[in-house]
Amino acid sequence: MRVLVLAATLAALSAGAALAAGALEVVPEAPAGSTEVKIAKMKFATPEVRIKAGSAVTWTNTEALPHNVHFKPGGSVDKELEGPMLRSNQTFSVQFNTPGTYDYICTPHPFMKGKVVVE
Ligand SMILES: [Cu+2]
Repeated sequence: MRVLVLAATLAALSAGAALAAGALEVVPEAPAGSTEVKIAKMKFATPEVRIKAGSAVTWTNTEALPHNVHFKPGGSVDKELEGPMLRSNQTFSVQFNTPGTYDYICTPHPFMKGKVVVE
């Protein structure tokens, strides 16, 4: 009986986790070991980064002009994710849960392009 209850609890927990965790997950703070991408001179300074599934990328705007990070559906992106505009020294962190290639732009400057390859 005890074993059955435990099994049911575990099943409920893993179903909840699967629902909550999409391919892209905005996380409130940069987790330890996350990959850094600086935004400077109207560019993503490291336009392509490679990370392992389950780890995160943190973008930091290092200039006065506001920028953001915007994923549009296509390729490995299933849902649009338009990050907030970042002022100088503000950061934005996304955890990538599913392997694939994730292209992004800056909303007001679509010529600013970057890519996260998740292995
Ligand atoms: Cu921009």
